[in-house]
Amino acid sequence: MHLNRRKFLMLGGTFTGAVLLSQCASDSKTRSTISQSSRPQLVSNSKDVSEYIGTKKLTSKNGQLDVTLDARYGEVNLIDRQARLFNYNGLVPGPRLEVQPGDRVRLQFINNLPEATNLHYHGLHIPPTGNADNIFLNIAPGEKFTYEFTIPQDHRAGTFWYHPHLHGSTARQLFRGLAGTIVVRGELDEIPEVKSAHEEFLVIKDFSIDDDGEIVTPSNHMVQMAGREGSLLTVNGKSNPTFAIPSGGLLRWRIAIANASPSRFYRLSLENHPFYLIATDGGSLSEPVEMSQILLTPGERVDVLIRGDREPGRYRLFNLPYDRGSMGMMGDGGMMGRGRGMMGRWRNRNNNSDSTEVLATLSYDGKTQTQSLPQKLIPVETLPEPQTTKRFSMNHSMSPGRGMVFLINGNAFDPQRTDTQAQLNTVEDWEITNTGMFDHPFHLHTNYFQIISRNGQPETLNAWKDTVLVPIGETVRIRIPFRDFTGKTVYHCHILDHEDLGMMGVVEISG
Ligand SMILES: [Cu+2]
Repeated sequence: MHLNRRKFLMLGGTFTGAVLLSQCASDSKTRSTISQSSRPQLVSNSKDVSEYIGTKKLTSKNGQLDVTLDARYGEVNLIDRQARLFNYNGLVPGPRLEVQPGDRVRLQFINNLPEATNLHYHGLHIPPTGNADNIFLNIAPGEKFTYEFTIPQDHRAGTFWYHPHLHGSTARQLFRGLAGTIVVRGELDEIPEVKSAHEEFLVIKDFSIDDDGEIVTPSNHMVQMAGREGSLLTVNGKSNPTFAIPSGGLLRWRIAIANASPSRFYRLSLENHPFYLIATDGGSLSEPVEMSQILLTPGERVDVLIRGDREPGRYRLFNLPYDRGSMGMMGDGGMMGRGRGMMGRWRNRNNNSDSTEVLATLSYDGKTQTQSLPQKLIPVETLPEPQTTKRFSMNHSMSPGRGMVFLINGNAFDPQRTDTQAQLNTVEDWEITNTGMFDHPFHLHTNYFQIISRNGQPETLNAWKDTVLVPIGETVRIRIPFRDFTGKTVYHCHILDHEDLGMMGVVEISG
């Protein structure tokens, strides 16, 4: 294992973690820029804290995951420097929660942030109500809340994630550092070839941090409209970390970007190596699919295998340029209010100002192993024809006194309004059209869907998704089985600034 990797584990691991974190805590008391009056009470129960602090992975035992998640504002080591971030349990990204189908989850949430927040369990098929995946909850500063739910016995194995989902604050809180992965272990992980592959998680996230270690906030509404982005790209809180691969071996990358970036798109390419895609948002594909590039938009996850079948050496994981309709405003230039020629850039999708960047490095470690790719994975069912087809249009418009608002079917989000209704145990097609000037990744809570067609062309990849990119001017048709859970849940654009500016609707599922 490489030095970089070991060092990273040490920093985040149990050996040094507790010491570092307690130092951070006292530092943040004196150096915090939150005013005393608005600072919430610190956690007084130090016994509780010692149980989880410095832990990067929290795994269920005997069918139960019992964890404390403490959202706070403080100093966190990021790219070997101290940054003042919002974090869970002193970690950015937050600890990885690992469960199995049938497990009971009991998550004690403590809000030590100076503002209200809540939690969304992105991609988990669990109730959208009560104390489960309920994004209508508002947990005030200083409050505790116990989330409790069961992972269904037939839940698909996959990579999911948690993050705040308080309308109006979501983008800011994610951008400040709040996100972590959730893994449901299951059938996919037991396929011998997949099981034999060395597994790594890559949580990719962008930051924009000033010289004082503070997160830069958008200087104006224009930047928020484009969706905030940072120029500092990190993988697991590190800059260009190295991942080892043996010659002839298999490496499994779960690019749970849990796309922890609120707006940035990633077009991933690994030098000289194809990706073998084995799972998407909602779990396994029926067989691996070879891909030279993968576009990941906020909210999406991929699980890929990489074969160590090239000349031993070092190979770069690139983030290639992608224009999502607003490139001229991106990066720290835009964040600091130094954006250039903004309006012109929106109209010209080919004018791509972003450059290729290196996210991580794959390095042959001198060892040799013989591993082969799996031929078959887990079948993806074919859904029956839909009972109903609905149409959704994503756009934006000027609103007096509010500036630009982002809309679905002409409406900005209103938690009191039900935008559409669905019957439990039915299948619906949703035809989503983007008539605006920005790409919009569409995310549905609670239930997975399959992509049926894009612009009338049948989708070739049969996969379970919870987020799908709807590019400018295009129409995507998705098929949703409404299963197991009733109640109100939401669908929204996963450029979280757009969601905060209104691009979210309520679907009520009735039994
Ligand atoms: Cu959007």
